[in-house]
Amino acid sequence: MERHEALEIVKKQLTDHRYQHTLGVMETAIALAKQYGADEKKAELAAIFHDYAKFRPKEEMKQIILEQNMPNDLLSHNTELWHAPVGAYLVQTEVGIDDEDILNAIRYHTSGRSDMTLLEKIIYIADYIEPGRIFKGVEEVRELAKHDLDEALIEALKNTIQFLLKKNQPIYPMTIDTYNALMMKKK
Ligand code: DGI
Ligand code: FE
Ligand code: FE
Ligand code: FE
Repeated sequence: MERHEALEIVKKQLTDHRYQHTLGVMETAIALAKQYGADEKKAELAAIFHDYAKFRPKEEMKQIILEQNMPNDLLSHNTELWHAPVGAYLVQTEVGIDDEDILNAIRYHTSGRSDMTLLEKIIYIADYIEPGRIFKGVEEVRELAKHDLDEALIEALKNTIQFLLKKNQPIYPMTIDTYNALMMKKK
């Protein structure tokens, strides 16, 4: 699928602000794919569609999680986590993208998972550091991403977990798994 076609499809699903974010993720993901030797076309499409389900009604997402036998611990956690696995499902069924690498990059872009592929890491990081992101700690992750994707990922996960702890929010187990897997690999 060509970029303009993909963008046209996703634009209808998003607010203007979220579409601008998506363009930033796309540019960042392509640059990271170039730098780290991932498939640039897959990075482009995964980035374009990563937030496809962001604005679906909660009830629709909940139904898809149940019907498609997605991990049902999702339902007891923050609804913000839902758009990633539901997005992978909808991008396959509504948009017709069947590439598992692309679908997994969408599926795991919020929580990550242990043993992430290069493409999954790129989409996770690009989502975090795209030029429109301005939160505390983003500059450190941008700098790390220039040299070491795993170090950037660890820093982003630490920030996310700390942010959730401060807000007294539960941490989704897969987010912890992602962090643990990277830390254990380091040693
Ligand atoms: O969709 P985006 O805003 O571009 O970014 P995202 O999909 O990475 O994250 C969406 C939200 O999910 C963000 O506000 C933080 C939240 N989140 C990420 N990991 C966890 C989480 N929330 C909980 N409760 N637990 C997590 O492990
Ligand atoms: Fe997202
Ligand atoms: Fe995003
Ligand atoms: Fe540097």
